[in-house]
Amino acid sequence: MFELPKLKYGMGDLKQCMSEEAIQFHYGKHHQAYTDKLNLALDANPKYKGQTIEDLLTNIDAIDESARTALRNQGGGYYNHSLFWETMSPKGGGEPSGRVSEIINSNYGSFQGFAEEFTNKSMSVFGSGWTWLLQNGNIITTANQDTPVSMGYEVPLLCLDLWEHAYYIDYRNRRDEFIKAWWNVVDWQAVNDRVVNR
Ligand code: MN3
Repeated sequence: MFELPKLKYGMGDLKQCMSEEAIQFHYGKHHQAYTDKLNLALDANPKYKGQTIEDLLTNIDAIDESARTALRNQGGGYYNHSLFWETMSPKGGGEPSGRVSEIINSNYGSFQGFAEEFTNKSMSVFGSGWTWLLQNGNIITTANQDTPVSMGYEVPLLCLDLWEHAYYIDYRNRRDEFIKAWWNVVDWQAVNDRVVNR
């Protein structure tokens, strides 16, 4: 059974970007609900139990049709939010160093160029979805709870939740202000730790 991953900070510790109340709802209600519904879907389809979330999502097309939509939506929601929380920190912000800095600079010339492109793509997401930085430097967006893990893409290093539930409590409809504040809590050390050596 999957469990809601523990946060590495307190729910009131990311106030440069989101309030304690926002995290209580986003983590404690929304992420918890994805977790619970993922477990319910696995209870109903026990032959898929025992796999990692990455394995389930990587092979989503091979899942029986009766279970595929639930695993895609709830499993994607579980995985995407887990990465979202993992790559933020009260001590985040600034610019990356190390491997992530090399990936960004070789693709975008500078951190500013990267941040501008990531922000523009995030603003262009219509409805609910996510923006992603992949290990090859590409920035992609996905709709709903779709995840790069299911789409044959490279390892996702960083993601930003663009569902209204991510910012409506603190910013109402002002997605641009949420994105601007989010850069202050990106945990570049955690992002660097995700880069796979090859
Ligand atoms: Mn969310």
